[in-house]
Amino acid sequence: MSARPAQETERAPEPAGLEREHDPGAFLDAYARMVLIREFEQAIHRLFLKGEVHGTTHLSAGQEAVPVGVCMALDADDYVSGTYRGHGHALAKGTAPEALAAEMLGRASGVCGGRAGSMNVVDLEHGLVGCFGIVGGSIAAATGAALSARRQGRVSVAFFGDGATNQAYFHECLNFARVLELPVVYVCENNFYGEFTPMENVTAGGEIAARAGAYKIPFTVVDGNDLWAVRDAATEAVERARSEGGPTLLECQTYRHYGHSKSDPAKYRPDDELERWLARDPLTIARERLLADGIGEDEVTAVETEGREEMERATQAALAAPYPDPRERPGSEFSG
Ligand SMILES: Cc1ncc(C[n+]2csc(CCOP(=O)(O)OP(=O)(O)O)c2C)c(N)n1
Ligand SMILES: [Mg+2]
Repeated sequence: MSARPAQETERAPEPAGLEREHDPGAFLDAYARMVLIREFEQAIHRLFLKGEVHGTTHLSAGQEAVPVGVCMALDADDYVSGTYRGHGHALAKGTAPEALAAEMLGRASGVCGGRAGSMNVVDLEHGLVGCFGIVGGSIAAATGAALSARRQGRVSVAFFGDGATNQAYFHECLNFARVLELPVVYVCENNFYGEFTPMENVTAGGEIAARAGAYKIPFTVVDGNDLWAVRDAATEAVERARSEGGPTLLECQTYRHYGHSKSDPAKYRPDDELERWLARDPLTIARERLLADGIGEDEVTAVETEGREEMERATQAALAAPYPDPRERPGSEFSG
């Protein structure tokens, strides 16, 4: 499998038997979230270049339709886990942009008090059980959360990359989830690269989604740049999980616009590959679909302006916020 846009690969059949209303208003709201994530990533990129973001950071620009489409299918108290490329996972689940921006800058008003930084954000108030720097860690966390989710009538979602499907966690957790029929949705963001390595060079068997078949877990390959396709596939998976039908794997094919992390200029990607994916920018696709569905150009533009302004306010608030007091030891109440 090469890094071709999903549009050019064989499309998975539409999920059968589900009549879905596509409420354009709900998709306009979802588009607003995608815009906010894009604005967030661009702002963090600029702040990183100015030396305001310490350590490294992994941007998810280009992949916005996946977390937003999946979270459209979730309730506010459902659980998600994300990766070190997790800004979109947090914002899609409801983390406030000012709290997330402050976290990136290590400020006390950050969602984790400025102690987590870019890679390890947790926001329990919004059901984000954690973002993980360990590849595959999000799979284990969401599977564990699904044990309690099942008792609470909730659903648990794991976001992870294509590289994580070659980790032991992936196989151990899919087996465990099927055996215990856990209400969990595994969402693989297949961006065709793990760091600088093409997925096809390191993945036996070639197909990620089909791996779930070994565990008799239903799976679908989804155009991860199409918000509508992601939302539909997620709705079916979440309904299955909530009605005690057990786990599902969604392989959402997408592409990151930036390099792996801030130290990677991504020179290893062929120009024409990047061009083809940029032409299928998930925001462009969503914008065109909204207009085709009857949303006015003025409404779409208003959402884009608001996203830019909201991010600018969040950035300024984060820059003005104090750093945490190093004498305070958050979490010490738990260790006694
Ligand atoms: C267990 C473990 N092994 C290796 C690494 C180093 N590492 C960080 S990101 C990454 C690539 C993961 O690729 P993928 O799962 O496709 O996610 P993407 O970065 O493409 O979103 C690797 C190997 C790590 N963080 N954790
Ligand atoms: Mg990847």
